[in-house]
Amino acid sequence: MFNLILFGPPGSGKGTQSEKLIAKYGFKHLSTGDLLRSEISNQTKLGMEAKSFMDKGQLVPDAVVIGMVDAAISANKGVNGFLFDGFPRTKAQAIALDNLLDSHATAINVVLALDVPEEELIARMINRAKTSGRTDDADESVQKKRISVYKNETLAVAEHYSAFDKVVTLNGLGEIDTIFTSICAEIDARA
Ligand code: B4P
Repeated sequence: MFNLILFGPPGSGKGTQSEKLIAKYGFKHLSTGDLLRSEISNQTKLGMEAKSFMDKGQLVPDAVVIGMVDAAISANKGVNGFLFDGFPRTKAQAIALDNLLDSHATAINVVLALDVPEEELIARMINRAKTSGRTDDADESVQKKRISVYKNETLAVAEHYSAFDKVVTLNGLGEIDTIFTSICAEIDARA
């Protein structure tokens, strides 16, 4: 089993690259952003609670997100690997993920971190807002909040996995296919 975390700030291309990686390697895609947006569109209680955080650019509470991931891992026993996209986003989520995977006798193999300058992140979110209908993309103060949350809470995830020598940083600026090729090279070197 090969388990990968695609890591990076909001708008760095995690979702974009995940789609291509799933098509190539057959990983089980686990995007907490997608899971939360699906809860919102189904108007569940969890979704309504999550929306109030997401619309402000804040993180959804750890317990909610960890519970969702726990259920998704348990429901997908026997897959050849998980691609975690947008999760973990806090050190507490990283520790919880390590424990969950350990209980299934597996672990994270590598964390691939996409490096993209802040101005480009904002430009991509503004652009995505035109078609996505995502309320968290539309407002500049929310975009800035998401980037500051990334710096203050999410960078700790990279520090956590760096201590185990599992983090590889890749250039996330440029053509989508060029970035995809560099991600695949890192996977192929380890799988
Ligand atoms: P996410 O859904 O994870 O989304 P994201 O970080 O905004 O975007 P991503 O990096 O996937 O960018 P994409 O490929 O779309 O999170 C949304 C919210 O959900 C969070 O703010 C939080 O509130 C909540 N949440 C999610 N997970 C959570 C967790 N674990 N804990 C707590 N809360 C959680 O790319 C962006 C745009 O750039 C797209 O339009 C794309 O077409 C474009 N693009 C991609 N690559 C490009 C390239 N190389 N060049 C030019 N454009 C490119």
